[in-house]
Amino acid sequence: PFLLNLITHPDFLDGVVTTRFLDETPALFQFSARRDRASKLLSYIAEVIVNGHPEVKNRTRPEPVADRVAVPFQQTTAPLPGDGQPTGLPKGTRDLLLELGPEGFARWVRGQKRLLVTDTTMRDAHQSLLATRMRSFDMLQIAPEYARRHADFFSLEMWGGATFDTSMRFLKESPWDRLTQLRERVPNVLFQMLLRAASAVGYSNYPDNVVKAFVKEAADAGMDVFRIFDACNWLPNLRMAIEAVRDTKAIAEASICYTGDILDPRRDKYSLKYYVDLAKELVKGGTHILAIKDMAGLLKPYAAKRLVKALRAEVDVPIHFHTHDAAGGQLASYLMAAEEGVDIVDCAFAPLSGVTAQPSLNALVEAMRFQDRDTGLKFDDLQKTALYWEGVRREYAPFESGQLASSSDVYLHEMPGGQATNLMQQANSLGLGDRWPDVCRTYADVNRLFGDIVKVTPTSKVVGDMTLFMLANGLAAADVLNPGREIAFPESVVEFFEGKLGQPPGGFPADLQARVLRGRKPMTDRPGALLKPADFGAAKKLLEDKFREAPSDRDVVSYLLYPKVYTDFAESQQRYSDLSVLPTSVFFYGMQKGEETSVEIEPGKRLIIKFLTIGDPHPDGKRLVFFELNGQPREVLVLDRS
Ligand code: BTN
Ligand code: 3PY
Ligand code: ZN
Repeated sequence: PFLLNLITHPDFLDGVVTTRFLDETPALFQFSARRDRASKLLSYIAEVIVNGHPEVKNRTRPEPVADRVAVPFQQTTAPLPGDGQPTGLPKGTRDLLLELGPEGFARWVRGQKRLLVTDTTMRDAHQSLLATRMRSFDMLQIAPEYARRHADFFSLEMWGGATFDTSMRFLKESPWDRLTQLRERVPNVLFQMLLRAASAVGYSNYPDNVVKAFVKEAADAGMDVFRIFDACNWLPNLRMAIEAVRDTKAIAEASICYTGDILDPRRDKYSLKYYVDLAKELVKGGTHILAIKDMAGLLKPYAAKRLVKALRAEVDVPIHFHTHDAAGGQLASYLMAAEEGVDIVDCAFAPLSGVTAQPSLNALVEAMRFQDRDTGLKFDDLQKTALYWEGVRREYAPFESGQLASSSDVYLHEMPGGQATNLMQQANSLGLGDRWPDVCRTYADVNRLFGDIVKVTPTSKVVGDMTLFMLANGLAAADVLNPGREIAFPESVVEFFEGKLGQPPGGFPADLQARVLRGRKPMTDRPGALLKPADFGAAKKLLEDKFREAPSDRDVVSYLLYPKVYTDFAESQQRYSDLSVLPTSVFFYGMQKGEETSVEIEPGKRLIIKFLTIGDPHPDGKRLVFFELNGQPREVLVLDRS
């Protein structure tokens, strides 16, 4: 194509060809878009074949899953429900929301006798078990089956939390595309996401206009339910986020984050009254649904019974209970909560459930069968989908944490499910791998030093950072408080005590705060209101100049949330095109000699790629990688860095 472009160029025909001409004539390199995409994908695959994928370096390739269920997707041309046209799919909760609006829909939920179920497999389950590495490819394959078989789920949690960051950072795929492509395939069931209030889907508070723009774009792209939480349970931040969601047509589901133990008389900071008062404020603030967010898995069965009973007596909005099965007993908490009138519970399909993830959906459904609040979900339908997820999990073996069973450690450290396995990896990389019991104890010490705080992203990360800092430097709690000792606190700890994540219940411990801030004054107002509003026009211009292409509003929001992660991702996209179309084994492991794969680059357009062989290194270290693309020979030159 280059030669063809060259010999047909008018200047070439006029005989004015110099090397500068090659450099300054971009038209020569504008090949047909599809051929260009194929070349880019081949160069990615060749790169992984020769040099490996950095994320799975030195890990064994999992055995291919022979009987992996592949579900062909037919692009639906039917308009989305709400446009007054049938899709041929069973009516689901999303059809109801579009019909009734958020308030009417919430009343419908309250009127249901059956216990409703959210499936977290596509978000929290893989965040908690597989380091948030699940790719869109594996979600999109099964999505049409959700629309057909699982239209009676309450919602699919499939976005938000850590997924926004990791999809760009590690998987080099667009979170926005994941949302819109899933939406096309599942037009009838509610989509749900996790929103970290003023921290949106990031690790620190953003200016209000960034959070609002993010929520608006997400709702426009098809998000229906925003589960909002604040890492300090701080009402000013929660109210701002509830308002941002209420400005759209979506459902606001504000959370009380649960920590401590309401049954333990010695832990009176987070009492039953504390949670009930907070819940009432959230309802006053306009939340359509109330979530109990038990991010670590601390809300034990009899405490759940008591909490749900008290909340049910005081608030009239639906109550949605989320937990992690860290210690192994949380299915019992769901049953107790169901008896006291909880409306919705969060589960994951059995193969991605338990331990640091949610209780098993399949087990919950059977536990409720033939009871008053039977979910009505069909055994066989659930089995088929479970089988699919079992195959998917095997492909992500390199990202398994190594934690084989549930553990009552959680009652000691109170780490959120997504963090426990993460912190284990971080501890390993600092050479503290054999000191996990010390990590747990120190984490608990840090929590006490910080005044017994709510630990969930991003405050959990602050506690985790301080924990590793103390262990790496041989510091005990007493050393941290010792005025005679000079300590360079980690950056995230300083920012926390500056008030940049908001205000914890009961305030900061004054002594430690003064020590960390060295006399500087902390902020007590809402950070998002004080931060300089983001300049969307300037961000847009910057991206346009850098990538010589007009960015979408969604790209601009991604950039404002994660400047470096987004630009690295956009560079990958320019170089390799959209990598989410590659099967997961090809994405992480490349291909074996003689292997053939079929890649659907857009609906109906397939590339058949066969990897033939690799040539010997040239003197400059480069090697030719030989393929067949749709039957035609193709080769790619790659620098061997191994
Ligand atoms: C949590 O910590 O609240 C749960 C999930 C979020 C984990 C992310 S992953 C990177 C970062 N490091 C941590 O220790 N937590 C966050
Ligand atoms: C997140 O913020 O990603 C969480 O899952 C918190 O529990
Ligand atoms: Zn969770």
